[in-house]
Amino acid sequence: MAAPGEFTKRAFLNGRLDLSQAEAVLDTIRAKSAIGLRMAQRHLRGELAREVDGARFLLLGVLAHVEASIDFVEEDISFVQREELERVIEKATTVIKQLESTARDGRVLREGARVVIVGRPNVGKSSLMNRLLKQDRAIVTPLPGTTRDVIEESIDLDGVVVRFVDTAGIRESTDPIEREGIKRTQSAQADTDLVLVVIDGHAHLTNEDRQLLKTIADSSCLIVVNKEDLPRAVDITELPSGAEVLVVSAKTGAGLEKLKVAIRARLVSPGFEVSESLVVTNVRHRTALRRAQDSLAHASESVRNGLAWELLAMDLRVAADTLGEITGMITTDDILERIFSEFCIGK
Ligand SMILES: Nc1nc2c(ncn2[C@@H]2O[C@H](COP(=O)(O)OP(=O)(O)OP(=O)(O)O)[C@@H](O)[C@H]2O)c(=O)[nH]1
Ligand SMILES: [Mg+2]
Repeated sequence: MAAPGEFTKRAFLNGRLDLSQAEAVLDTIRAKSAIGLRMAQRHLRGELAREVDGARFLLLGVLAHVEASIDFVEEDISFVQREELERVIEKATTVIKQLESTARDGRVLREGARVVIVGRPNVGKSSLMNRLLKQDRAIVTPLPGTTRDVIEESIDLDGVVVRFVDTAGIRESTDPIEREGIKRTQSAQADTDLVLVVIDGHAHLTNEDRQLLKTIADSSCLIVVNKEDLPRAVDITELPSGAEVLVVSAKTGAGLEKLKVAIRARLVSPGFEVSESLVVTNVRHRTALRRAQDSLAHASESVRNGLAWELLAMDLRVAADTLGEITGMITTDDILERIFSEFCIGK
């Protein structure tokens, strides 16, 4: 009796398919959309394996030289130049990063993105939300603390489905309803692709603004300075340097188109289209790419700091082996068991 995925597994064990191709058989069977099918077929043709193997062979080549240097350390002979090491590590890292970035782009294009609008009360978050949606979805009043709940609505932003989330303004409050709203704002910020931090351009920065800017400093965010139709009071140079700042008026609509373009650019790399790119869709591949990238970062540090060859060799080896896991050059029964058990019998 054939076991689940037995025929695909045999093809893999006999070297007819690499592991990423075997997984693509499953993705092909399961594809629910034309895009999903096209992405799976690229993998089925071995395109991912080719990219990954290219980087892996580069690393193995330089690793052989590093290992030779370890063997001849007494003689003080070096078999590889520092520049060569740096070049190879950088090249492999570029390939890996590029592949990894497609995972995010692919997911966003397939499933859409979530963009959360935050800011202190009354800066115009709900007004901005309504402008972006082109409908009066959220209640707007001159009273601070108007929005109490999390409001979500999607639009199509040039082919990307973006789900905007309007939230309660963040401030110290004793009102139990408002406090619950603020709690929800904070949880809405988790698991999001982009945060829009709205600032009132017609007022000076407050401590609440500063506090908020500090907490989101390292996450992916755009700073939106609103109320541009009124005289500017906020000092733009006071905003965190390096952050992308857009000036708009939710009232007149000024700057809105630019903001939309900026949002889309932050969600999907410019020029990236699922139909034309090799997209990493598999979580196993993505984590392997991340781990390989980490090892290469360590390796590059060793080169820069002139650390021992042994450490460098270890990191290069781990990076190469991790890439090998994607194609199945390096594999364990566990991994195979997990992959092929998902197939049905006779495939
Ligand atoms: N002049 C001007 N007023 C604006 C602009 N955007 C919003 N407002 C006004 O600012 C006030 C607050 O707007 P909201 O959109 O409710 O602000 P919010 O940030 O959602 O406020 P909370 O829900 O209380 O946190 C309202 O009176 C809006 O009409 C703008 O671009 N220009
Ligand atoms: Mg509001």
